[in-house]
Amino acid sequence: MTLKDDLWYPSDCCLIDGEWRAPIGGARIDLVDPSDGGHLCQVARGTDGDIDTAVKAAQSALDGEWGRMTAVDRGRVLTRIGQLVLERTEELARIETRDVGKPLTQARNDVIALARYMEFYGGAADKVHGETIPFQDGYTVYTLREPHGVTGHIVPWNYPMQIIGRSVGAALAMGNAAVLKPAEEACLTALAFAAIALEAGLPRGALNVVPGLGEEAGAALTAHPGVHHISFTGSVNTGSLVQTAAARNVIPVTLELGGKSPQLVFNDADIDRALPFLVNAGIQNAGQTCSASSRILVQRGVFDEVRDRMAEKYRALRVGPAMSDMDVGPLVSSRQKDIVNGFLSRANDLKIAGQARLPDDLPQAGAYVAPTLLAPVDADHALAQQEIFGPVQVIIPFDDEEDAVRIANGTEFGLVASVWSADGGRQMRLAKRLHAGQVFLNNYGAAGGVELPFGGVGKSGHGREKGFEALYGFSTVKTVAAWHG
Ligand code: TXE
Repeated sequence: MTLKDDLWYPSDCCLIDGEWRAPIGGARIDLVDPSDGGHLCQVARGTDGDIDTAVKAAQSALDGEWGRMTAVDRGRVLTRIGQLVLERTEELARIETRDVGKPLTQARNDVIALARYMEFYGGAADKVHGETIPFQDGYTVYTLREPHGVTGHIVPWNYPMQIIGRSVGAALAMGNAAVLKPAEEACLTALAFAAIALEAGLPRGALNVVPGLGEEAGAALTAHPGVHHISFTGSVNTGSLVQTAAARNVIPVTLELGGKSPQLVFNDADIDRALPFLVNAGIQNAGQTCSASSRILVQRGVFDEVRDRMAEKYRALRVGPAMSDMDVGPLVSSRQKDIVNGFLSRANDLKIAGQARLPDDLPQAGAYVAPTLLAPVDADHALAQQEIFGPVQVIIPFDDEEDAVRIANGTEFGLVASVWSADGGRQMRLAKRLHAGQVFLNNYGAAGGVELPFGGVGKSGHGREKGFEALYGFSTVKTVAAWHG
């Protein structure tokens, strides 16, 4: 089955105001299959004119049917979108697999997560309430939770469906109208999602999708004066540009900028249980995960055991084209492969503890990097400090709890951390002391939980997505004070 058989919507268009429209400038972007370097299809290269039309369509939706819809009805539409997403699980998974090189099973999990976000936010749409506030005699005071208005969503290529689910889902639940700019490498499931939303009855203009380049469509969206909130997931540098543009229009931003997330393994840890989490959190989606655990901190008493057992798992990893559904597929693009190889070229002074073998028959033009485990690595080494965004993990030894906290908190990032230890007191102490938006005790990631607030501290960003918390971020509070004597 070719990709064309799965594309039931016009994938080289923008979706604006409920209509499929060719980009105003007529330009297209060629998509490449990262598994073999072959040409996939073309998508629209939207520019500022398309963004402007999309923002105006979103505003019209707010002034029209979408803006008048009750919270219950918004919730029903979102829930219906979730059902239709699930019905198309296989098509969506195959599209994503070809587009971004994600092994099929992992792409299926992303579809299921997208459906789950729609169910969660569909159910939550009518459950975010204002308050009444006891005040001076003669007054009644209450608050209203209102949408920001038009929300801009700039989404990266690593988990397009999950990130669209958590950000667009929460924004729509609160009654905002969205303009979505997917990553240039990964537009196809964003467009598919919008097609499904229309089919489910989402009113025109409530969700608009403009594919395009970051510096063109992305920059135009962040600078547009008709946008009232921006949600961005991506690199620190681009996040900083997005926040600067938002500051010019004095609008709020939510930034999720990745990390260098540590797992802390103490001498008393249940290593049998920890082992699959230690490795999977580094190689899932070929390490291109914002919450990837790229640093494994191990207490000296179990260092050799953890290193050797992780190395054994690395040697057993199967790497192959995404459609063959191995443990690890290619990276998203040859550009990303060059970034990761650039890091590995700075690892000459480090010891490779374990490495997966790349099969001889892999397509030459595929974006493959051999999953690599480096140990021991100094906590200050560039590969222990910077986000690599590929299937590379480093193991760092530590002496005691104090040393572990110092190393864990010793980067610019703070997205996720985990603690593996049988000592309950230590678990509680470290949950407080670790700089991270999420801390996991004797697990890592809690299977992605859509209900769990997610976001970072430091250069991992600010604001929270997922869970109920996201609904507060995608809304604003109005206070009403009535004097009645
Ligand atoms: O990111 P960018 P890139 C990190 C990861 C990776 C590195 C580079 O370390 O190696 O970033 O990836 C849009 N105005 N993460 O270059 O540039 C762009 O079109 C507005 C971590 O792909 O941040 C895309 O939609 N938007 C991360 C999105 O920003 C702009 C996920 C992300 O692209 C723009 C991805 C501009 N001027 C990369 N320039 C995570 N947190 O999970 C680009 N974009």
